[in-house]
Amino acid sequence: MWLECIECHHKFDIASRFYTCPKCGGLLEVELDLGALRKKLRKRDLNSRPPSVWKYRDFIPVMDDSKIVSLNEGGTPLIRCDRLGKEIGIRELYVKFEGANPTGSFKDRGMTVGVTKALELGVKTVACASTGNTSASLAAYAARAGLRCIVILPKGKVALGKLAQALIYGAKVVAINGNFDEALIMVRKLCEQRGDIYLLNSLNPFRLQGQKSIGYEIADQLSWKIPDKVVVPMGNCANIWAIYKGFFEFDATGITKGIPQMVGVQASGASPIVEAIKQGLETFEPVEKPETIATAIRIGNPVNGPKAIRAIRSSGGTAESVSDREIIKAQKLLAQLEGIGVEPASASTIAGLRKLVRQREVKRDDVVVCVTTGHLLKDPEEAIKVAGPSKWAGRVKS
Ligand code: AN7
Repeated sequence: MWLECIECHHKFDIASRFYTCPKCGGLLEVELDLGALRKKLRKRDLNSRPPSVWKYRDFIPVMDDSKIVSLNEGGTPLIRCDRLGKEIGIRELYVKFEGANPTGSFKDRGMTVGVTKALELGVKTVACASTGNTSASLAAYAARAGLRCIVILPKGKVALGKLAQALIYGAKVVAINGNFDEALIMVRKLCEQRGDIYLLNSLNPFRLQGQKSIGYEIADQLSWKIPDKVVVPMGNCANIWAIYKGFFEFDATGITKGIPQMVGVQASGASPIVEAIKQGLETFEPVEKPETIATAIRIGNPVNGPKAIRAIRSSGGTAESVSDREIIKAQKLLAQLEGIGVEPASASTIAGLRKLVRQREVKRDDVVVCVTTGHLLKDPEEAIKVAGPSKWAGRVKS
């Protein structure tokens, strides 16, 4: 195993502790000896293990199993949605319900690995900037590991459920007058100046090693078949890359064959990567003042943008942006046709899929998985606001 810069391809020792390439500033990626894994690992080895991120231990760069910090993350349901599929025009549609993770979002898959890494490194304090879910997850895993936790949040812009989580898990919460992008600059500076504080934003390549498991798990739950399209909301743009990497590694080790087309969705008020993909560009123009009801992905300058662009291009995928109105409509459709409650950022996948079907970029016979990344109860205020009056009000007789 080694760390490799995605830009200049310089290789570094896996035990190195920097977050970006010291040669060129590019993003780092953990690479595994996939040839060796191909020889060693069999599907039946995986079949005998219970559902969990750690089912795929062979692909996770942790050195010391005794240090693993886990809350039994992963193993989330892959739910077939025929009623929603009919409404949208997809014959075989699935929702990967990441709200079923211990703190209610996919971030737990990354934090189990990231916080384990923090223990391996012997640090005592971990930190992140967050639109909410990262802070909730990090606070929980830090508590379980006995580490101090600092989270920097944009004041007044974090959904209530997420803030409640960070507070009750005992994190030191710092609210700033600025957006997520500014909070991330602050926490990066803090971790650069203070070597004893470990950064656990998605710039940290180890966190993404846990998030790869969404890809492994989708293939596993489809009986080792891969879907045609996997639709993912994009904020800081790490997750779409991690999921792609999961499918890529399964393909390279012969566990499955092929890689699904990765489809990234952003809110139209915060869509720099969608713009870059649509214009065929390799780089992207940050959005100064990102705005959307989907506060989780209210991010204008996604640090992992270059990874997302690669994941989409290499898989032959696409990207689409959706308005707040489309997001709300999709959130209600998923809730009211399937009984699946997700936060607005997650509903953007359903909205994006709907748009792509109408534009005939996704076909009726494509097997599609939408990754709904966070639970409805993360943002109860939004849900109450958009739900409208109860349909049955006034009908109950006393
Ligand atoms: C529900 O918590 O960035 O594209 O600080 O909470 O990997 O950033 C959250 C992101 C999608 C986007 N869905 O994932 C944070 C944060 C939900 C999220 C995303 C987030 P990335």
